[in-house]
Amino acid sequence: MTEFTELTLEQISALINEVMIANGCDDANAAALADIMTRAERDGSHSHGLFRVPGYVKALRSGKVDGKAKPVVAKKTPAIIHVDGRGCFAPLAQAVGLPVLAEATAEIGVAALSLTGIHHFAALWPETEYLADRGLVGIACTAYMPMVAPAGSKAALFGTNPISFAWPRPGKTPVCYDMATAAMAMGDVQIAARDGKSVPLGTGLDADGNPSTDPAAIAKGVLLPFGGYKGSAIAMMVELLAAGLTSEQFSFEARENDNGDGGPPRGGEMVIGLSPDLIAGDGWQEHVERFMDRLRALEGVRIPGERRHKNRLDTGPREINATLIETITALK
Ligand code: PYC
Repeated sequence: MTEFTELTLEQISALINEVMIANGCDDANAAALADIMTRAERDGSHSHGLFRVPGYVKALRSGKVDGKAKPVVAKKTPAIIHVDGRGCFAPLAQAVGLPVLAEATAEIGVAALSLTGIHHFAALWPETEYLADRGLVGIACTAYMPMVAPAGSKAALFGTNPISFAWPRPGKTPVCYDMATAAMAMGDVQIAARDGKSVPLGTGLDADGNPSTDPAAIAKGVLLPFGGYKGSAIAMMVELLAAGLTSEQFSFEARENDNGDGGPPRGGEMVIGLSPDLIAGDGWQEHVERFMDRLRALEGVRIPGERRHKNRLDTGPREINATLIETITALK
């Protein structure tokens, strides 16, 4: 039976910070990682919380990621912002770039942030929620290691290629989703394998190309895109936005150039901001709330982001897989 250890959010943050410093991060990089993973645990996004610590540490220990990197932000035009992460993990580069993106979006109406030289392993909702919390619409996507077979094929070419969207609802919880364009994120497949659970048919293929419900077999094979050809097209779009448009590595290039340490490869991210105040003009909030009311009135409908925000209201300790805590503690 799986055993759990209770940790407060402060203890989670302190543990991550300590492990990252012990493995070569400076204070800024460690704090950005502790912040992003603690927020994931707080909101119940376990596959992006402490579960990621061993992977981050592998990338630090192999020297692939520079835990002391100082990302550099530049405006290419008033509406196009670039952050060169200089080999850091994504959260610090985002912390540097998002305020500049939000300011430009609020001023101009639409702005884009391209991030390069980063190693992204985290949830994407923090990026888009940052914009929604400032009254802006946010769209973010990143490409990852090839793990997903394009529809019709049995060979991995796309990453899990998550995409996040957030819509502001001043005074209310923003609409916010963050989803892998794979039928299931690889982190969730790995957690299912660890916990001895099966996954739905359609999640992926085993190493021989056969459909499987065994997460351990899928981890050795390939994931499938969600929704067949439609999800496959969106996964392709993510490759183009996160790699083609940023001039960073496509997923297949990330694999070719990665050292195979198990940590996140170097890649790019695209974050786009839109201002409803400037684009839609007066009255957009009331208009959108009428739509939201209709949506909520339908039985069984849940507004994306609400469950995470509900979890967030619980400030008490979180139950964390005890073996994971032992593994992480040994990394100090
Ligand atoms: O959750 O699979 C993921 C992911 C990949 C890159 C960033 N997050």
